[in-house]
Amino acid sequence: MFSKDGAVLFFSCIYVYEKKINIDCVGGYSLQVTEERSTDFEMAEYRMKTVFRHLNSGGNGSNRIHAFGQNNFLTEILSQKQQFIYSLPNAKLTAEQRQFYEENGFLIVQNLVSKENLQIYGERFQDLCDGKIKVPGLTMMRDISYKDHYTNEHVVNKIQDLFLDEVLFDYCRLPEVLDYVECFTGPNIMAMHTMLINKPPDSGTLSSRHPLHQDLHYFPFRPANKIVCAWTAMEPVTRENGCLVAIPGSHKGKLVQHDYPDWEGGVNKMYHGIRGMKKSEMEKRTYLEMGAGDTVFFHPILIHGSGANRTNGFRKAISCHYAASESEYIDVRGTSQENIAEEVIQIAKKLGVELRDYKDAWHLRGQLVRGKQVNL
Ligand SMILES: O=C(O)CCC(=O)C(=O)O
Repeated sequence: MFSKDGAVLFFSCIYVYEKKINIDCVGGYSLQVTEERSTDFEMAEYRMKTVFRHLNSGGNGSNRIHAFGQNNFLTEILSQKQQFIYSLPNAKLTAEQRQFYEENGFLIVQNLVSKENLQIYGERFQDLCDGKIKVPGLTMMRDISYKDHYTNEHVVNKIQDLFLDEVLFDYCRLPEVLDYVECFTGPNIMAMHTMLINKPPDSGTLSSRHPLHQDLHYFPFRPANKIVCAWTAMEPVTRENGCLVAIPGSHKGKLVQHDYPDWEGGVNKMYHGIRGMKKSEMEKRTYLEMGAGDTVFFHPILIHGSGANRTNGFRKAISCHYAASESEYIDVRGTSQENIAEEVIQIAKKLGVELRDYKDAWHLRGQLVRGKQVNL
């Protein structure tokens, strides 16, 4: 226990420390902020050392210090705070959740999206793929192994560009999702890439698999740490029906070369993957089994994919990649992303859209969903 005076000193110091953290939160974007942050830390450290000196001086004050675990208290807080690279200070995340995302590159939040909303999105998917509702411009993708004599639900394996459909785009605006997204992007949020993914029962070709990949391969904007995907299971997802699989910690690596895998049974359009992954890396695979409404937030460098659907049911998920609106477009010419850029430009051309540049495809899609639009 410590005396009244000691308590006042201690809490005034904590107040200063937290105030500084909040200031970070408001301006926490550019590199300059990192410098400001370390100045804040230095100041907080200086103040706390002064407090400890006061507490230590005279009488049996040193007993009070023991209550805080001696000097380790300060060192631990500061070193923990400084190692956060992939997330921002935000009261929404518990310390454990933040630490987990930092270490693993993903975070599952259970029961985040209501069953009522999932039902609305599921019915809309069905109406769109049955052609009961037509939304011009919506990208409907097909599983290569299913021909037209199967039900539409077998054939359509993905709907992209949900911003064109107000019912499905509702997901990307859900405050319960955005409150978590903000912990990674900051307050100004753009919805950049939107999908409803339907994994039909595998036809026997294993084409329902999604090869291991990094989503950043597809994106011509940076910084990577200010991009996050929210992926919500629309029904229970298990190893049996092809849940997501991820390599924890791989978000700490770099973006690597992606190509079409040379799978015997063929591979779906634009399902690029990382070839020749090391066995030691593959062995770290984690299966993200989730319940309906559970949502995984993950970093765009995290290596992930999904397995074949070995059940007779349909595994559906709805997802959105968000980015801080302060992000900047980059030129991907001459980089490993050139192949996907060229492919997208050619597909757009076939659809009658002439893109001058790959980034135009993203500029057209990006929608502000919270805060203010800065660059994207
Ligand atoms: O939902 C899935 O099966 C995988 C989705 C995915 O990783 C993607 O579309 O990038």
